[in-house]
Amino acid sequence: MRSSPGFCAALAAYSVVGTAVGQNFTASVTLSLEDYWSLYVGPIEQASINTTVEATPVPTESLIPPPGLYYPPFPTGHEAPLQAKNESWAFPKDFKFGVSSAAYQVEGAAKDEGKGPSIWDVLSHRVPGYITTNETGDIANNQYYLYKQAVTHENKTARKFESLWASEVIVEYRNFKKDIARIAAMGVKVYSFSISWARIFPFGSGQVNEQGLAHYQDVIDTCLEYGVEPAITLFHWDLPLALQNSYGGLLSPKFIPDFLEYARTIFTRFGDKVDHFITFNEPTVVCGFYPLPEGYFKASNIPKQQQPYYCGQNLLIAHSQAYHLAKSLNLTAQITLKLNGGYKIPLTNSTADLEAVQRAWDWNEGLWAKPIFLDGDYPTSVKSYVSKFLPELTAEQKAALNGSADLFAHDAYTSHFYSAPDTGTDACVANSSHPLFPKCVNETWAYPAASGGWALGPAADPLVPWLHKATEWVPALMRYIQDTWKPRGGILVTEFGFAEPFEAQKTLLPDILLDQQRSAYFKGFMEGLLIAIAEGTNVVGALAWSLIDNLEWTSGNSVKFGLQYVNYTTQERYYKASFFHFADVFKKYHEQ
Ligand code: GBH
Repeated sequence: MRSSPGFCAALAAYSVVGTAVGQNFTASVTLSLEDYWSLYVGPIEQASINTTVEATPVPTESLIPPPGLYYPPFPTGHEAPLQAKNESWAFPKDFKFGVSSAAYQVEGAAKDEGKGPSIWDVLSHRVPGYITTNETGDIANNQYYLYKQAVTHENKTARKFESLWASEVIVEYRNFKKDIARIAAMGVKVYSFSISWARIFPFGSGQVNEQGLAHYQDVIDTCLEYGVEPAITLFHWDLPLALQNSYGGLLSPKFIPDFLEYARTIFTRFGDKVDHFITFNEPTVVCGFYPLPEGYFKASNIPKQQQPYYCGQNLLIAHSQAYHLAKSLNLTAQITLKLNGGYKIPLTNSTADLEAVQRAWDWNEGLWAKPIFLDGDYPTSVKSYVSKFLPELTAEQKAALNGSADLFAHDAYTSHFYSAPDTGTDACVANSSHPLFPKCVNETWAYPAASGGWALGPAADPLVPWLHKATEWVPALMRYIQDTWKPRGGILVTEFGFAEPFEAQKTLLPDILLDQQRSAYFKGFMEGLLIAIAEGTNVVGALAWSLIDNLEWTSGNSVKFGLQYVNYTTQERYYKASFFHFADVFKKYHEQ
């Protein structure tokens, strides 16, 4: 196979094992990065823009707020909310008001500047139907090239837009791309994004790709130029393919040193400029990807049902070691991981359903939060299952886990009802072929028939069946987290957001932009946080998902979570009404 000269230092060893007539053979070949891409992924599309785009300013007309949604007839102007301000509500001065995204969902440039393939390049290119729309992240929002706006119209501009509803008009502004400039222009203080590990280490470990580091260096610097604080996630699901193929990715403890080396590289390069590092996005989801589809990755002999828990233990250990590594490097940044889940409401007040609620907490948040925030070990109900096959955490591992997060980062989209399996919990726990095993709880978003069978809130897009607006439960969720896991740095809501029903089917721009349900969601959620804070819960920030419409994993672009619409033909961005509602609640209640 060919080896391109630029990559002679970055080579993957690849073994072929087979059977010839009557005898076994093993052969090894050495692959260049280029060959590795073509063998496992195939051709990658190129965006028409593939160098970093320089400045044009945010157009003034795109900063005009929407008309109010609930006004009596004949409103006299833009957005003058009717209800008086609740004087006992406030977001503290240093509240982290932000928006979020993730590398594979927004960056594009999937094969550019030395990036290696991740498992998502394979899932999107090679596994039929894995992404229901057959889309890929090859181009996505092309944020890899469109993140920046050079500071020519500069600070003056940013300052102008500090007053959101400013009437100053700078006419030459065009509705352009420039993601970070558009964040700053809305008065947003934090941008939470993830780094693509395969840009830094194309094969997951070994040779560092300096181009990838230089890219993120500039993203961080651009954020800081605009007065936007970068919050960085190290792992948002796009595992370097080589790590999956060589040892099964997170299923193997070999993952731990590779993650640490990656973390060390990022901490060392960027530690002085970043205040928040998140090691893993949503471990329950990361580990729920296992078992991966068969035939595309190295096979594992770990039983399928157990794979999420092997993954979980390696992830926990990798997280705790990365935490201590950051401390040993004297980073001042706060280090944590992002969990996810809503408030858990018992479907009825039967003892069995109350027990189901406890199991739901244990199996969704508890298996991460209890070791990290309380005592280094799994909740009892989880432990009694995983101890059947996982090695027991050593005293040293438990000690390293205990206290290994500076604050509680939580993706808190919605809430659900929980009930015991019809067979009863014990029968399920004792039967590994029970469909609900090993968690053994039922989950729903509808009240029981006896209570009318209503949904607990308005539904999001039908392609996102897990998501309803349930913002009334936000204060209870915040309080539960604080009371149960007592995070010393408080709670940072790292994702919340809403898929406007049928938005992907809309074709007229003004109809797309006036996203009433998402607006109501953000308003309700922010009010929930204000109530939580007023009740004494230490909520330190709120990062909305998402900055922009983006590739929604297995749903592709068929559902939209953006606070901004993206025209994928031109890559233009447009603020949706919800962005103004979200920003308006913050502006109104932020302590000056
Ligand atoms: C976030 O996870 C992700 O971090 C982000 O990348 C993504 O774009 C965003 O959500 C919007 O989806 O089908 O009933 O089994 C959200 C948490 C956890 C929600 C797993 C979906 C599956 C529910 N996700 N959950 S179900």
